[in-house]
Amino acid sequence: MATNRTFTMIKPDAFGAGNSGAILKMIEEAGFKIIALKTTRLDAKLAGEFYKVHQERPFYADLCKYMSSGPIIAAILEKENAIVDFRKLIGATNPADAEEGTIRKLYATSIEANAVHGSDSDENAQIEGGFFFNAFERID
Ligand code: RTP
Ligand code: MG
Repeated sequence: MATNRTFTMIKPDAFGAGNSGAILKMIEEAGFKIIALKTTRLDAKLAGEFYKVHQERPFYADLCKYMSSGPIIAAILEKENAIVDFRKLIGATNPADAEEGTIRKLYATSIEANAVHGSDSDENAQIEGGFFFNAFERID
């Protein structure tokens, strides 16, 4: 089931550095429509819930601490082939491996503080979007 939607977060490092506007501009210029958008912040419990798929990974505790360290922007994006195209736009998890011109190459500072999140499947995009937005907070 292709939804043509993905979910993203501008993470605390990029938000704190004042790069949110530049990142949203890159997202729109790449053809993504912003279906929902909010500035918010996760506490450790909510970050733990959001990233529970990673709970067995060695970086889970640090990730939850980092993701609750400051404000974030959450957004639902729409475009044909959204999941794959957005992950191309953001680049590899580790900015050292990210291609030139990708958001992470430009704005990430480390494998953890890597500027943006992008859903990895249609199913997860729907779950993650639903985590942050109700029906009144998005356009359909
Ligand atoms: P994301 O889910 O945020 O879009 O990132 P991703 O798919 O590229 O990477 P994933 O494997 O899902 O990891 C989620 C986030 O955990 C942090 N991480 N830290 N210290 C480490 O080795 C490490 N590895 C991953 C990153 O913030 C990564 O985006
Ligand atoms: Mg991921």
